[in-house]
Amino acid sequence: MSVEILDGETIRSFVEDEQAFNISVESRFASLDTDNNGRLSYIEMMKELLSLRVIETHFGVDNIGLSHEELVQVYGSLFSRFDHNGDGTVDLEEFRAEMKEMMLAVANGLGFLPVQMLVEEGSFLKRAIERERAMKLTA
Ligand SMILES: [Ca+2]
Ligand SMILES: [Ca+2]
Repeated sequence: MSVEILDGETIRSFVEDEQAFNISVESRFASLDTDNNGRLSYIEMMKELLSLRVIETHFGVDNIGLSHEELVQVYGSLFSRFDHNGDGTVDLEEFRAEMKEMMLAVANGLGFLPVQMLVEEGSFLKRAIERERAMKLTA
């Protein structure tokens, strides 16, 4: 984990760079798929959902204030958003499509004001920041 400063544009330009985004989607998918069966189970997805800090950004609440049952419900409904065909697992295409939506939603939520965020190593937000940093260095 590290504390990073990012704004909506950092995330948006990352998502719109299809090549960079797809590479990240595929490597993130592979690292989450701990049993290597090509699909993400609910348990495997939890790590990603937690790293996105979706609770805070989408629901405006701190997850510390939620009961265990409430958290299960929130993450369950997030998981079914990813699982488009409802087969109980998330495949690469479902993951890619929903990741894109979610990252753009986070970007819109951030807007133009840079915010400080706790970012997990290897997460999408971290990759978005690293990409921007690399581009600034080569510019
Ligand atoms: Ca799996
Ligand atoms: Ca599915």
